[in-house]
Amino acid sequence: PTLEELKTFNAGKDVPPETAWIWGKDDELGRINLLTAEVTNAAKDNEMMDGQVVPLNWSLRYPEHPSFHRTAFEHKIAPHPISPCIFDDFYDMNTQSGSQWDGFRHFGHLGIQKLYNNLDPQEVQSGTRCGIQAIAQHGIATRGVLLDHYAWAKKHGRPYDPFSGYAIPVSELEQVAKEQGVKFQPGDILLVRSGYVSRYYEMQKENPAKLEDLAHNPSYAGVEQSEEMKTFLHDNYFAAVGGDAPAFEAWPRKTEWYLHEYLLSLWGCLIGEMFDLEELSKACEKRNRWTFFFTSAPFNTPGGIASLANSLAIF
Ligand code: UVW
Repeated sequence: PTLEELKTFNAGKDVPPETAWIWGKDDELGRINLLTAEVTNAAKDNEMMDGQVVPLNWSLRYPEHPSFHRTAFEHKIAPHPISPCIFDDFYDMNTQSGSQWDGFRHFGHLGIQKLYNNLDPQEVQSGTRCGIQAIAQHGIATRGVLLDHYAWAKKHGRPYDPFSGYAIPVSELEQVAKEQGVKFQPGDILLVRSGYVSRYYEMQKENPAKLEDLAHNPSYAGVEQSEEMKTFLHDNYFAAVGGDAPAFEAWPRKTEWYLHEYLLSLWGCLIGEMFDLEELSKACEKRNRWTFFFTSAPFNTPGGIASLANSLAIF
């Protein structure tokens, strides 16, 4: 159903009108259900061209100062008990602090106080329903689409600061898609490059203190919170959406609601954050082609909230 049709579908039910819990009451995959063997096979046939692999995981050292008061990644190395020439290592990390998927146990609808598919917040602390393990056990392999909004804005003499909170409207995403020659298909992974990672590197040189300040006062470009954006993100039936920015949606938000509420809890659509899209941007530009085969193998953590995406783009 479209977002508009959901309003009729949900009439009289005790859920917001745009709720899309349409895959059955036991469903834990949401839009990942779109990724059938046929969809994966078609993506392989149509997108794999020359074999270049572009990994999309950003260094786990970044961001050095995570937003929203999250603790930074820590990496310890210890010698193995058998010999000082054998090593183990340990991570201490918030799964929100890298190139990651927000899973369905991350963010609920704040009005009805439910997460995806009617999951109670209390259940998040106990069971495993709708945990990231469900996505891990399915896997993600489909067509990816990059909308290189940051490059497009520069090219058209309209550069913006990715740390400015610039809200990217649907009209601009559609112009980027048109100029790149992209037509969306159900089951695509949508990636929007808003320039965060590129600006992060510049800021490391220009003014590193600003990066620490931003972690306390987050401000990032991202997709706009608007009715048009909801329709665009919903009705294109992307299997998941993501980008290089820390929240995918523009921050600070300018609406009462978050897109997180719609994407994760009402529609079952994973959100990818802080993907490193820098090499991908170059690889797409070089080929004049902004679609590719996309894979992701999240952690198989029972009840997990989020996961490193471990994504690859393959041309
Ligand atoms: C928000 O808090 C909106 O973003 P994140 O996914 O980083 O929690």
